[in-house]
Amino acid sequence: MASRSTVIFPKDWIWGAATAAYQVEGATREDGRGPSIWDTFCRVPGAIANGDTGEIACDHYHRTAGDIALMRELGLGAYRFSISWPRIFPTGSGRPNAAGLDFYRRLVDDLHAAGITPHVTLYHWDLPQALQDQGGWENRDTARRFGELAYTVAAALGAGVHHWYTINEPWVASFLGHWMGQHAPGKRDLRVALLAAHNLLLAHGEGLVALRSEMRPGDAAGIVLNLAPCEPATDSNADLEAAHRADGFVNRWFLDALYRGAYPDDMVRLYGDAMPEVEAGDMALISQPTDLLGINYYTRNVVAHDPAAPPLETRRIVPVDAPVTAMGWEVYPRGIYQVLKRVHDDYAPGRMLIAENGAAYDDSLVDGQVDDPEREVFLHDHLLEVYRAIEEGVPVGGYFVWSLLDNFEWAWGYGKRFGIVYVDFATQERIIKRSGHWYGHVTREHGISG
Ligand code: IFM
Repeated sequence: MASRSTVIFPKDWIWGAATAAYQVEGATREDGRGPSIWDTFCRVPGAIANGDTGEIACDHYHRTAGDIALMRELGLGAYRFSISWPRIFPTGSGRPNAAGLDFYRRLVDDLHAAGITPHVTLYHWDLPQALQDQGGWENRDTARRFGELAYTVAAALGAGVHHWYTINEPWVASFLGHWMGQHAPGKRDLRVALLAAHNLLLAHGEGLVALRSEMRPGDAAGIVLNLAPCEPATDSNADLEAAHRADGFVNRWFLDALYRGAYPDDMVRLYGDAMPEVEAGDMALISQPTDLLGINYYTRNVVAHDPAAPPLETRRIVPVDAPVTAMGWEVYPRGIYQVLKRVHDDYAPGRMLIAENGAAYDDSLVDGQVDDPEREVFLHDHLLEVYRAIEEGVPVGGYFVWSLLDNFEWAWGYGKRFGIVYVDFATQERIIKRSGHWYGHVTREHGISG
């Protein structure tokens, strides 16, 4: 347990926790919700560990009152959640589904009543299946449909929502979903993935335009990127080059497009014929100024050149003896500082937030308690590194733990637990883990031990 707080965060610092619709809501067939690509993908034999699905998940859809009470117990100032697109547009277009909008209206009102600020992500990967049937993210039109979603949700919720994020982790949605086949819609084609990435960025642009038409003075909108320092495994030229390519693949592709208005030349050359067509005006739409940038940080990439693999397929290495989480990801707190500093120095996007940070561990419930000291240390050490960035003048304004609840961890199903609150999926009972009690202490003290 942390002792006396010696590191106090800035006065207007935001303490939050995050979830995403498909991972927590359940109720996939209720109140007019249409199917999403994840409902479909979960039915593909072998796609999801243990054959799990998001059909019930944490049943958050029916349990928001209890979950908001938990947030209060944790002293959260903010809750980041996402909108299920197929709840709003069950068939991808046409008239919005009033029951879907009502659910989020009530959630926003109830959060305010509890003194918790809603941070809303518009797309966290659950594309309506109806839009996938028309090409999904391979179809430029999906970006326009996303603009309609953004406009509709902002018009319905704008009075109570002042922090908006268009797309969560476009890298994951495009490359894990369209090149590596591990996420919905399960495609395996680099050309398709690059097209999806471009259309996701266009959607971000369309979304910003739509949000701005409804936003009030002082409201903020941006995007959320998963970023990681990419470091060479050795100082050989081959590894240095491989690390630079990995950086282009994961980080620069999106940061350059968003904050410099162009894809990085070296990567454009590397992708060659797989490059999507970029139309006049696309990069201007994509690189409109944002008011905030959400950064999701989990680990670093240590990269080695692999002579047997094509140039993009570098080898990711976990250094020997490095501590790892249950995902096998290296625990590397310094990376969160490196990412914040680098993005500020190289791209100056203005205000940033840590929109996700956290760890999966093999938690178990013993005598009604979950003792997860590793997660507590993980969060503490990352927060200390965030504080270091603040001290060096990086404009970072808040921190959202991933996740509020154990939930549906995509292809891993319910086998990987990221929550600071344990969920017994058989009974839907919630138990605040040791790390959650610790985080509650942090939010109230407004700081951590140094
Ligand atoms: O669970 C995911 C989340 O949906 C997006 N960011 C990473 C998390 C952990 O894998």
